[in-house]
Amino acid sequence: MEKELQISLNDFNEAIKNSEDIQKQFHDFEQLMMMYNCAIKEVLTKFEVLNDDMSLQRKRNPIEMIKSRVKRPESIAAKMRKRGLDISITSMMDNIHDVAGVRVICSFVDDIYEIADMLSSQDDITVIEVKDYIKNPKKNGYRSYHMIVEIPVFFSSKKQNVKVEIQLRTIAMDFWASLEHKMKYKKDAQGMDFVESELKKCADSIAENDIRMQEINRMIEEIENQ
Ligand code: 0O2
Repeated sequence: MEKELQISLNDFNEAIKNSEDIQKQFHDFEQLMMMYNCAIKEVLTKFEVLNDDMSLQRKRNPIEMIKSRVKRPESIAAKMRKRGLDISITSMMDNIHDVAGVRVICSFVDDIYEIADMLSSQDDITVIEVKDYIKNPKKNGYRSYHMIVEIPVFFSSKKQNVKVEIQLRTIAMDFWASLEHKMKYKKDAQGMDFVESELKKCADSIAENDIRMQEINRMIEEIENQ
C-alpha cells in the first residue's frame, strides 16, 4: 500500500514538473512573440516616418500601404521541420528570419529602392541579407525586394536585437503575388501548367507596365514643375 502511494506520488510530482515545463515553454514563447510584435511596431513607425517626410517633400506618398504579421506557430514549426531543424526557441531565433514580417507596397519601382536605401542607412538598423527579386525575378515571375534586418527593441530590463523580414513591392507585384499564392496548395491539380505559364506572362507584362507607369509619372512631375 505504501509502495503504491509512493508510485502515485512520484507520478503526481512528475506530472507537475511536466506541466511546469510546459507552462515555462509557453511563457517563453509568448514572450518571444511579444518581442517580434514590438519589433514590427518599430519598423512600421520607421516606414510611416519616411512616408510622411517624403510625401511632404514630393507632394505624393511613395508608400501606398503597409501590412504586417507575426508568423503562425504552425507555419514556423512546418518551416523548421522542412529544413530538418530541431523545434526549439533557440533554433527558431537563430534560423527562422521571417517570424516578424512587414510588407511595404509602393507606388513605383524607384520608390522601393529609395525607401530600402533610407531604411538601411539608419544607424540602429543592421541589414543581414538582401534578395533582389526585382532585378533577378524568380523562375515563376515573382518580383519583390526582400530584406532581413535586425533592430534593437528596448524592454523594461533588457535590449534585444530582433530580426524582421521586409518585403517591398509595387501594387501590381503585390496583386500578382496574392493570386500566385493561391496556387501554393494546388500545384498538382490538373491544368496547373497552363495557369503557371499564364501567371508568368502576367508577371512579365506587369513588370513592363510598372516601368511605363513610372516613366509617365516622371513626365507628369516634370510638367507640374515647369
Ligand atoms: P508566407 O506565408 O508568405 O510567410 P526563407 O524564408 O529564407 O526560408 P526563401 O524561399 O529562401 O525562404 O525566402 P524568400 O525567397 O526570401 O521568400 C520568403 C517569402 O517571400 C515567402 O514566405 C513569401 O511570402 C514570399 N515569396 C517568395 N517567393 C514567392 C513566390 O514565388 N510567390 C509568392 N506569392 N510569394 C513568394 P513564405 O514563408 O513562403 O510564406
